[in-house]
Amino acid sequence: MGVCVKTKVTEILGIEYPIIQGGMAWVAEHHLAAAVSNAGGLGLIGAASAPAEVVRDEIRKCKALTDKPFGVNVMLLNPNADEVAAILVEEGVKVVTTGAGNPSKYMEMWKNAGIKVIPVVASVAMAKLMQRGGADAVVAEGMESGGHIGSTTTMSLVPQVVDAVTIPVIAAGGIADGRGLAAAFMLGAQAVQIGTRFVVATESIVHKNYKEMLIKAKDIDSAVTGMSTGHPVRSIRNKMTREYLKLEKEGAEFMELEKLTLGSLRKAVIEGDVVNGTVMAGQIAGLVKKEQSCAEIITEMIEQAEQLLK
Ligand code: TUI
Repeated sequence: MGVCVKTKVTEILGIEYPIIQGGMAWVAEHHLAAAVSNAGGLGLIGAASAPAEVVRDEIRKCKALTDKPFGVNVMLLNPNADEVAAILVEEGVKVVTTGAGNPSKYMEMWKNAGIKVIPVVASVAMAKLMQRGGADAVVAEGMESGGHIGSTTTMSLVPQVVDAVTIPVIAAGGIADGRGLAAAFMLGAQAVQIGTRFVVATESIVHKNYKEMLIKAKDIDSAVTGMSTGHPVRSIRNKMTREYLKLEKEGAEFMELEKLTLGSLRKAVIEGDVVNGTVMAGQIAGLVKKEQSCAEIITEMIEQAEQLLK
């Protein structure tokens, strides 16, 4: 091993392999984050909409399970984001990624605390803004991803972001194996962020119904809801997405649409209601065929990429 293993990203973060786990709401809790970090990648706790004290507890539990670096993803639509942002400093978190917004107002506080800050962006303009604000790297996330997405594909976004900034770029969206990792390197990325494949990891606490739905999913089985509200979200097509899209087509009000998705991710991830819940997943779900440990996933991806790149 060697061709793709050591990069600016592994160096900055002090990790073994250039693989970062997505900070997925409800999914990315301390067991998954610690397992990814212990396997040599960067595990992340997804703060999502959790109260700040829950995030503090997750950080402490993760520290108990790993001595390796791990990070926290701050979801910027969270009304508690200010409180979460401060707790990361108090708890001595080493790496922060952000999603679904502009983290500029926290940048100075995090940088002063020595935290590596890696905003997730969906456009060149946001990547440049983040670099100006002092970001250590950016995740360029294409619309193949699950969850809240932008509108540009990974293939188009990554090389344009790579050309626009001097900080390292991490590719995300549509990557789940060594071919995707090698391709990301060809586009100029220095690491990848993986979501969907880690959702079905052995160490992932996600309900078995959710994992089974992802494993069964084919290339065309996801849908994007929320285009009309300005918060597009990709998830596996089910009763909820069909009802949501029908309402959207009929021009339903925001509040009526909200009723369908309030608490719906928890419903799917924790309760296993994959009919009425939101089963967030990327378009690459069709490639994910079995449950494996985080260590197996990472080793397999690295070995495959090495073969392709040597
Ligand atoms: O954040 C994500 N993925 C997410 S967040 C999430 S929780 C949620 N659930 C329902 C509705 C909305 C959120 C589930 N999945 N990925 C990173 C990401 N960030 N993708 C796109 C963006 C983004 C979008 C706009 C980043 C910055 C941005 O800037 C807008 C601005 O403030 O100018």
